[in-house]
Amino acid sequence: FDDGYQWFYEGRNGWWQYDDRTSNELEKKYKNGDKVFELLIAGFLYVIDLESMRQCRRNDQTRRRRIRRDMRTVPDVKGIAGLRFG
Ligand code: V3L
Repeated sequence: FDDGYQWFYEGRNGWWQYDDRTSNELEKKYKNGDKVFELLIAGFLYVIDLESMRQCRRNDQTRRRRIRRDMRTVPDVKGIAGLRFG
């Protein structure tokens, strides 16, 4: 699963990398052509929509973030799953 791509979710002024397990799951679904599905992330169920490229809390539509698939090395990444780099 290391073809140079990673998955990111939106933070306040930059992007967070998904944890490895979730990132692998996203990549698998993406390659399988899945569009909308649910994932358990950090104890919460999120709906992932790969057409609009968003994640959203299943029980709270207001908790919505953009997501992105990009090369591993992008400049505006803050850290992984809430853990800051540096
Ligand atoms: N993976 C891990 N934690 C997540 C994810 C995810 N895919 N989605 C949401 N959370 P919400 P700044 C983020 C966390 O969307 O300063 C960052 O990881 C989310 O964490 O309402 O704004 C940082 O830890 C938030 O704490 O469901 O860039 C933190 O925000 C919580 O779930 C601050 O980042 C609620 O998010």
